[in-house]
Amino acid sequence: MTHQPTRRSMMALFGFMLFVAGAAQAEAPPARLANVTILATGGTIAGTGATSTTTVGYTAATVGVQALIKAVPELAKVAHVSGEQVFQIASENMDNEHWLTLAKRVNVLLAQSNVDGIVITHGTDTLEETAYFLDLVVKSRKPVVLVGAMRPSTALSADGPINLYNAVLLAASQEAVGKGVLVAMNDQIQAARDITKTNTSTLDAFRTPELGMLGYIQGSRPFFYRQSTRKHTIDTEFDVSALTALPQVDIVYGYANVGPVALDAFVAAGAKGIIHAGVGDGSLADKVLPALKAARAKGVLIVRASRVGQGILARNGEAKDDELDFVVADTLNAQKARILLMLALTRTGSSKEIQRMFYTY
Ligand code: DAS
Repeated sequence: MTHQPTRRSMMALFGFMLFVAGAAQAEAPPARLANVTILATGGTIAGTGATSTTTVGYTAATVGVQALIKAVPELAKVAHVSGEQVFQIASENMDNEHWLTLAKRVNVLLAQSNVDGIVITHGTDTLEETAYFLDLVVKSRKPVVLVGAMRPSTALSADGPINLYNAVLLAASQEAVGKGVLVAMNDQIQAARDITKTNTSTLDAFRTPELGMLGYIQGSRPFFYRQSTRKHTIDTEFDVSALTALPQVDIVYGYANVGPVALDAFVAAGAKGIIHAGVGDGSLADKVLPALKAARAKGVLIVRASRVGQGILARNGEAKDDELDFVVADTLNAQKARILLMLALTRTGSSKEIQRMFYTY
């Protein structure tokens, strides 16, 4: 005779299974807090003013990384944080040597299993440039997040502390893995390639005007709604590990009544590449075109960009790029086109290969 379990014994078994599951859950180790290293470089986020209402005319790059961390005890709730003072400068003074030092340090740290993400505190003036440079040369999928502030640390409603908190929680998140170098400012997540500073002083200065930001940080959580379609980090062909210098690339501006003096001066000083930030769709003034042709004939790589800031720079639109052997910047603004051209010139002098790079990154 087979024994039919009674309803009572089935309920007892179910109750025991629930107890075991609950006990297992209770013993599950807490999710490990991510290890995030903050690399401090200076800027307004580390700035101090004479009074709490001083929001211009303050001194940038005066507060050290440990003081920045100490000022935001909430960081300990979202990550295990350590800090390094890589530089202490206002970012208008950032140069190629700083970038190479910073990029090499980032890559060394991210290769360590005990580092899950990096936050870089930075001045806002060239933040978009450092972010794009790192987007092209960091060799890891781990999050790298740049952050700055529009008000000094001493100001009423300073934005630095909350920006730093948001940047650290973003760098500690799984959602940020593989998204390329990111910028966390003003509760928003933006991509290094397309973000730009659009105001001299307001809290919402950083925007991605037409291509759009990637998401928000709200309630101590990141929310992504889009991601960049362009290659970055481990998917690029650029490697700075053995570089001690970058090729000299300069920018000339287009405007009414422009002449070739600035261009000729840069070429005479040894520029290997020129970004021509032209009016409109990268138009070239008749007074400048002969100097651009002469520069190209000397082997200087010429990229047509626009001073406008948004939109596609059309090849063979406002100039005969095929005939002139010029490159067009696609949607990169002049200061970012300069960064890509510098790195491209560490790989090749071929204008066709470099045009491919401008359509890839
Ligand atoms: N001079 C600015 C800079 O360091 C201050 C700032 O906005 O961060 O970029």
